[in-house]
Order: sequence, then structure tokens, then C-alpha cells
Amino acid sequence: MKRILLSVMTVALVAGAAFAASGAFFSDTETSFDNTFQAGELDLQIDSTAHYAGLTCTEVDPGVFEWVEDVPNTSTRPDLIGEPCDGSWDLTDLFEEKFFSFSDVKPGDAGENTISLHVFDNDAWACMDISPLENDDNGLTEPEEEAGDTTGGDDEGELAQNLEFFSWKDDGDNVFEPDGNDQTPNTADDEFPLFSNVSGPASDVLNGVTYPLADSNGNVFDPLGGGPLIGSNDYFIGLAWCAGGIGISGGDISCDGDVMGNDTQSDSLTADLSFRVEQSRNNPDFVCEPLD
Ligand SMILES: [Ca+2]
Ligand SMILES: [Ca+2]
Ligand SMILES: [Ca+2]
Ligand SMILES: [Ca+2]
Repeated sequence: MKRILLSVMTVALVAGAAFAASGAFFSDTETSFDNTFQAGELDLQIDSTAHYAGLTCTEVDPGVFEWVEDVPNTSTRPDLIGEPCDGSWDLTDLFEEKFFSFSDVKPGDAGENTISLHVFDNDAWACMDISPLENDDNGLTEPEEEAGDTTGGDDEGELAQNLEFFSWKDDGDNVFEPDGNDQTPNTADDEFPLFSNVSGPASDVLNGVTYPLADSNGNVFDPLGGGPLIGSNDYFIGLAWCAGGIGISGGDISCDGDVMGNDTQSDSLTADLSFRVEQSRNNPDFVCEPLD
């Protein structure tokens, strides 16, 4: 009897303990650690590859660029082969890089730069701005005077009127590849002219102008779809130049130096080319306005 009683007491104690445990307040905790706001990044980088007179400005050693002939014994400037060159560089922010740096341009000279834009981290609107040209005469040589040039001062040059440019949306291979002779965009991959007048002298197409690349009115790289530049995509612009009259026929780009006269001798042309981007998120109405 004593043993049974002991057993009952044990059960009662156990039951009492169990009741005490389940009688605590129910609770639970979830924690979200280290809540943070950090500003995003929007970084534009640009690379360029320059071609001139059958040469390509090529990185021959890390950071060292020289003119290399595209096809042996075909360049019209063999004196430049192996010489240092500007106009080509890898993807970077721009510091002292120059798309164009030529000191001895002659009628019939022609070249091309393929420029790529790469927006990191965030989709962005983009505009291209070109400063007013400095079209200087640097004084009158005898042939200039004989050609009838009577203005020899700053901003009195004739080179800007005689250096013609053509620009197109490229796929990165430096070659203009329209859909046959059709120069209007038909597909997302199509290549087509970017200047509304197809081509023209620097004094017209590059003189203090702002070109929308992608804004709320459209996207030159994707005219069928529109919208901003997509972060992490590459976008390519071909920019061809000719000392004289540039001609576009299908995918062929020609240069006629005959129309460039002696009045341009010793003249110089200088301009700044800038690309700017602005975030597209929460900014749906952005328009590329000309800079002041
Ligand atoms: Ca001059
Ligand atoms: Ca002049
Ligand atoms: Ca191409
Ligand atoms: Ca002149």
C-alpha cells in the first residue's frame, strides 16, 4: 500500500511539473539585422578603337598603343606604322583620351572610330554633347592666299567646312552593315545612320550640338523598342571622317579629297566630345537638353 501511494505521488508531481511548464507566456522573436540604405552607383565607361589610312591604333603591349597595318603594304601612311597613336583604349573613364588626334591631315585622308558605351550598375538615359568647334586658321600660307582665303585668325579657318563625318549604330566590328541599301532600322540588329542628314561637314554635325542617345523620346540604339540604356550592355557608335566629301552607298563609305582646297592648309579643328548619363528609374520624362 505504501508503494502504491508513493507511485501516485510521483505521478502527481510529474503532472504538476508538466502543468507549470506549459503555463509560461507564449513568445517568439524574429530579427532583421543591420538595416541599411546605401546610394546606388551609376558609372559610364567608354572605349574606342581608331582606324586611319589602312592602320589600326592597336595595343601592342599593355598600355602601349601603336599604328599597325590592317593589310601588309596597303596603308597610305606607311610612315606611321609602329608610331605611337591616340584614339584607341580599353574601357575606362575619360581623362586625357582623345578620339581624334591628327596633325597632318591631307585631302582624301579618311579614318573611323568605333566608340563603345558601357553603363555599369543601373539603367540610364544617355546624351552626347559636342562643344562649339574651334575652327582656327593659324595664319595664311601662300597657297591659302592664292586660293582666296583672306581670313587667317581664330575661328576663321575652313577645315570644319571641309572635314565630313558619318555616324552609325554599329555592332562593334567597325564596319557599316546596313540592310542592303536600306538605311532605316528594321530590326533590333540593323545598322543605320545616326545623323538625320546621314553625313555632313563638322561645321554642321559636330558644332556645339547635343545628340540624344536614349531619352524619353527614343533610343537610337533601339529605335523599335525605346527605353534607357541597359546596365551592363555594350552600345557601339561608328564615327567615320573624311578630309573632303564623304560618300555613303549601301555599306560603302568613300572619301573624295578633290573637294577640299588649299584654303584649308594649316587650319586646325578642335572640339570636346562628351557623353553623359542619368538614372532612368523614377525619372521617366528625361530629355537630352543642350548644355548651356
Ligand atoms: Ca591657315
Ligand atoms: Ca580663313
Ligand atoms: Ca557593323
Ligand atoms: Ca584657311
